[in-house]
Amino acid sequence: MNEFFPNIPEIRFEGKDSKNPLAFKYYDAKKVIMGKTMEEHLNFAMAWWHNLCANGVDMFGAGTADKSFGAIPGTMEHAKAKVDAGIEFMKKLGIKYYCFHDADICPEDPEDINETNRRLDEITDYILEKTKGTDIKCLWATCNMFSNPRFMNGAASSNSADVWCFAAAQVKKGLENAVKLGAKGYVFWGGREGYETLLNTDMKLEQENIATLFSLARDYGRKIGFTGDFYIEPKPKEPMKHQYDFDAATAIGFLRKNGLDKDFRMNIEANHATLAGHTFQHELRVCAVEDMMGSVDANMGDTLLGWDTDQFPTNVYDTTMAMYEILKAGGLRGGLNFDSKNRRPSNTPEDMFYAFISGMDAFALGLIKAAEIIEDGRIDAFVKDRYSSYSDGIGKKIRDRSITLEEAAAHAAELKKPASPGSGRQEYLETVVNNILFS
Ligand code: XLS
Ligand code: CA
Ligand code: CA
Repeated sequence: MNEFFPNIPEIRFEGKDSKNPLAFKYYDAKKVIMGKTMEEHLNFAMAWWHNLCANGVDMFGAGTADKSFGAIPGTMEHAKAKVDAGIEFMKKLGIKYYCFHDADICPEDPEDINETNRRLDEITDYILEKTKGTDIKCLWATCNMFSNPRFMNGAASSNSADVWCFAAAQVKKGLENAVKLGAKGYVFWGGREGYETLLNTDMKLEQENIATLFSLARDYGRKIGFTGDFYIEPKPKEPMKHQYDFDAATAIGFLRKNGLDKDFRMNIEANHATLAGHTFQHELRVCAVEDMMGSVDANMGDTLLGWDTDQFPTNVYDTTMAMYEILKAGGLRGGLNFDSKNRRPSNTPEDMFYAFISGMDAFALGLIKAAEIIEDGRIDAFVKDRYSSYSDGIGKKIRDRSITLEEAAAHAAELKKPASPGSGRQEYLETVVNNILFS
């Protein structure tokens, strides 16, 4: 078989003192942390679209990176070359999962969905054949229901019933492919499910139609043997001015209202959290509180830019806080999918590897430090103590919901004035984190 990355060796763990750019400094796959190997905690995945398809094209200029892999783009030969290159790439990094949209793995026939589906059959057969005997699996599958002009007014939220049916047809095929490839999850990201202006929008109808498609997808998936999780990936905007799955709290409310919360969970993307005005940690905490933790799209944004930059994550403070939430919630059912792309000028094959090494090491270090914060115990002990007024007496009655409004008022009257609720000690807690991070 052709080697696509002949200058890149297998990437190994060499430890933090290594200066080898093609080695892991922190990611040691088999190292055990809090009872599981790093590899089991992190379940890293490659996003087909950014790594094998995106060539650096942006709104102001053409692509800068060559992702032809020796074939003519737009052909089935190219689709197959991407499979071969992707497998070599994952093997060299020790990544066991991939995520893809239908449109990433083979070219769509613009005139006939039947031909598109035939191509999907051919390429999924090829993926199965090439991954056979390896430990490479599909983390999650999804459908691109945002690029084609037919989705300009939305997919499941389109004003056109014909377009709604095309979205449904794609989802049906997407679920069949997910089952065929043994995917652990199926993602809905509603890039066009929202609006540009309320002047032309029937929000109630659109949201009801989205719920109908989700319900039918759930039922069909279960019927054909999909046992994994369905995920919603919240994002507040971009490309639409407003997207219905604004953030985790909004999406979870929608699922509960429509009876979908037993089958669906969240796929939280770091950069989408910040676009919604939240931290990555906040979105993960909401999932933990609501028992909706599913999978993560690992990347980061740029605080100086207001858009979805999908940068490889290197901010260890953020990866630590994310892993802290994930560990405390009992881990991820999915994994960490690098929905991240090289910066446009980082355009060589080596850069593709440097990017993954940077992201994998940032999360490995985050995992190590999050475990240290939990084992250190100062943060957890502080929080427990901060709420200790609820462990007995009147506080316990509040927790048990056995208090009446009259009783609470009588308690206040007896006290005349409450004692200070105590310092929040934010600065102290931040030094505890820094002390652990930099020791
Ligand atoms: C775009 C999203 C998209 C989803 C999958 O912002 O991140 O890539 O993850 O459709
Ligand atoms: Ca994403
Ligand atoms: Ca994104």
